[in-house]
Amino acid sequence: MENANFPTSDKGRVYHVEVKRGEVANRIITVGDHTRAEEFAQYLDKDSPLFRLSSARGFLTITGKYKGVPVSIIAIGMGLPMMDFFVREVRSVVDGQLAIIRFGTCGSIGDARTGSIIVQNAAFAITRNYNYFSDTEEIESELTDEKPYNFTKIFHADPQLYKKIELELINSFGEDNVFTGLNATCDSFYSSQGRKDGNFRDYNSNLISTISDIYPEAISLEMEAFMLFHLAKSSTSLPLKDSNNTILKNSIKAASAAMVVADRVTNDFISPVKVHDIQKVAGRAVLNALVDFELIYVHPDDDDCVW
Ligand code: R1P
Ligand code: URA
Repeated sequence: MENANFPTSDKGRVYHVEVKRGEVANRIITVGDHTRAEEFAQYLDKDSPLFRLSSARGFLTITGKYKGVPVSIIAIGMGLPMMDFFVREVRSVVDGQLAIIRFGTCGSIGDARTGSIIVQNAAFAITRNYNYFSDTEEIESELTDEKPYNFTKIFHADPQLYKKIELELINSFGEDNVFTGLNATCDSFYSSQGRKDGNFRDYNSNLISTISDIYPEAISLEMEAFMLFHLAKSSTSLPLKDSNNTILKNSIKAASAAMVVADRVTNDFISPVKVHDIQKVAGRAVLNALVDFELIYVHPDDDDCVW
């Protein structure tokens, strides 16, 4: 390993995802779960080789072609830091624009019932305000000005990319089963998503209603999309121009969709068999959207490029 600032191996492999230049395509589907990644990989072209790399830190990268177009499917596990590792490390080994679609699961706080799909066209984050929890006496006597949870501003998905996903999902599942709207990315599945847990003082009994007060248009809760949109927005420009000769402002285009597995209104939770059935169909839909999206990049020179 070299370079403490951005560690890479002497073969150019990044520290946590472990991929190197030529192993990841510019079009990427990212999921949490390895089995979902493997399931989506079954749709990749059978006549093209499949590259597969499992990292010691739990990332799984599968690169192949879908309808003749190079794509990678990358499972990252869960939470904001995993999305940060993935986006930054993959960005560092791929040249040109990146299109990244997250396809995950979520909870619904709106009209979407379990089994439906939410296209998350924007996201904010809800994070536990650790300072609030530092002095129990202060909390109990209501002396603190702190709030137990912090809410960020809203960051947006790429409008063209999310509309392509929405269209493909509607074609596959019908309009009644596809919802589009604002997502809250939370730093816990439990406390910052308003779940009750008697083993901890979480001060979250009003959290779901606070979400509706601050962002009445919020319809889903999950744990990664905000970081993806935030990093896409923070990504620097490329010395490349699009078909209108405009310099590309951000190098990453991002979007997200998720199956509703938890209905936080009715308290229904979906069976794993049903998730499996939905993602089988949704996998094709998101891959179709991904390869149909215009992107500017060049094939790397490396002899050992896997695509
Ligand atoms: C929690 O169960 C996990 O499910 C959701 C959340 O964002 C979190 O990662 O997404 P995935 O199904 O993609 O993992
Ligand atoms: N993923 C989450 O983060 N929350 C849910 O309620 C369901 C899936």
